[in-house]
Amino acid sequence: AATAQRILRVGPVNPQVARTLDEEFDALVLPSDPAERAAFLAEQAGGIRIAVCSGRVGVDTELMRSLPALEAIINFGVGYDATDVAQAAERGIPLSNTPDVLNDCVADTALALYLDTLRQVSAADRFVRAGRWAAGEGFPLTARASGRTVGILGLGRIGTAIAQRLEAFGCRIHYHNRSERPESGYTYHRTVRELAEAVDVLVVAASGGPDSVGIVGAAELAALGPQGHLVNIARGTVVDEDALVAALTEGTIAGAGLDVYEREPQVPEALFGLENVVMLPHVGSGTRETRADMAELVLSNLRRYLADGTLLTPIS
Ligand code: 8YV
Repeated sequence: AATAQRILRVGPVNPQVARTLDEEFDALVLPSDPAERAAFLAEQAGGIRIAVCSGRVGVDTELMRSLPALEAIINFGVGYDATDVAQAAERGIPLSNTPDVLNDCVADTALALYLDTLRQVSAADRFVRAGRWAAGEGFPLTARASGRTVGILGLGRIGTAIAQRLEAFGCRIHYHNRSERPESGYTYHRTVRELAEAVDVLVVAASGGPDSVGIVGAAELAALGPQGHLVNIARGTVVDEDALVAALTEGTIAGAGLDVYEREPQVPEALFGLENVVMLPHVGSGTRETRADMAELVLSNLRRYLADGTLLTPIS
């Protein structure tokens, strides 16, 4: 039906979005196989005006270059680091994401990792299942979660939702952000390193993309210290993964709770044997309710663009 506004789906998106794109908009699907993709693009690229992608598989540099008629990019997810935003800006291609609707669920995931990492919930569950409790063994003492000093790296919408939850646990909140947020009432640090030095737990909630690659590195982990814990619900690229594996293996930090990794779905195998690491398969926003809200927002952006050439939630 919408051949005049040919829509391309890039990568896996939520099933509800995929179905609607197919049934209602007759959208094309970019093949993942390189040879098939080349043949597909040779035939279709010139007619594609709108791309619908996800935070994980975006419209990268090469794909965007191969789409000369591209007018708009609609991203499933709040993060859009898989898309070449610099090229999009240069070519005047607007990009929308799905902010706000996922703040609560991602913040809940951060708190789940926070509690699990400090109180060793998953490790204790493994201990019971292995019959070690019944065999008379005692589970080791864990670290207190309430009343700690917690650093939020990236005090945006999600970082703020995490901070609010931690306040209910009696935690003191410190943060580092690209710009200071005096209205938050939290303690600001000019560098990530100073933040890491000041806190018991560092929670990474910063955007991915070229500006934040490796801003938590060996020096920052050393500053966090042997009693310190790290939680990352943002993007794997924000933390230098080799440095993190080394820090966890060598006891430079006490433990980590991770939802995101540098090369998903690959997780460093060196972490599999460590009891002080909690690993989730990038499920921060993964509830039925929130994914339905994200799907609706993606489709609302698409309908709005088709109706009047604007996006409902363009990235700022
Ligand atoms: C999504 C996310 O699962 O919103 C984001 O940035 O990382 C997640 O909510 C992901 O974008 C879907 O691919």
